[in-house]
Amino acid sequence: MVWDLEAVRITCLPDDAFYISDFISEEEEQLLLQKVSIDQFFASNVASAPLPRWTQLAHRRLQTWPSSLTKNNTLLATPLPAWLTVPIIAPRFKELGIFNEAPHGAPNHVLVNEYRPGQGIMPHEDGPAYYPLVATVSLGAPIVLDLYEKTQPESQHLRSPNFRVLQERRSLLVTRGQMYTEFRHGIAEKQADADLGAETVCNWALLGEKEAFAGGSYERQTRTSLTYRDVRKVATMGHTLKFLGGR
Ligand SMILES: O=C(O)CCC(=O)C(=O)O
Repeated sequence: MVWDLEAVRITCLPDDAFYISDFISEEEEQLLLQKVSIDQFFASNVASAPLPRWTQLAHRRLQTWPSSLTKNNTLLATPLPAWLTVPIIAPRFKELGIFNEAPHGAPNHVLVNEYRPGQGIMPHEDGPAYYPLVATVSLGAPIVLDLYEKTQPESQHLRSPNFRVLQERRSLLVTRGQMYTEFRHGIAEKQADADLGAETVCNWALLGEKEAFAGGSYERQTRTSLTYRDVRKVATMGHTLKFLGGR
């Protein structure tokens, strides 16, 4: 499939944001959801890889692939597992060319976040450890992402966001440049997302199944996200040994 990035630009957002509904198939979605859970079971048998497991946080749970960053925001060089690479990075991100200008030409880090109904993530920014581009694949259920201009005081976060993006299951959301550096993003801790429509959801025109949201709200179900990023600093094997105390 060939995508025209300009055709999927979210035009009411500052540069740059793109939304592709039906980015992956239902079969690919099921496989990814299985891998997210099955790999926990097999992780302890994979000697060559770090052992990512769910980290239970207060309001969601998290996996970090291939591993967490060190204290000085460095990634210890380890390839991403194949199930996170094919078909999302290769061929799809490559075809889109979204990471072409990133330091490593491709993402090297993925966070897997799982939100049950009522769970979310506080408004935050992802910071300078990463090249300013996030590519998010949504699995399982839709969820609304809230965007807040950084010039807005943090106390405003409890009120209304500047923009809202509705992320359908199997969709891709790409935010980069100013959207990365000038905005915080978060997901409200709600049982339902309401007040949905062309006036309130900035990617409304790009949704794959608008009719599913025609009633203006939906009850949340468990939603999992894969957020792909390029960590700027990567320690190669020689440096890795130093980190581990070798020579
Ligand atoms: O789940 C999402 O769509 C957002 C995740 C997020 O904000 C993050 O990983 O920093």
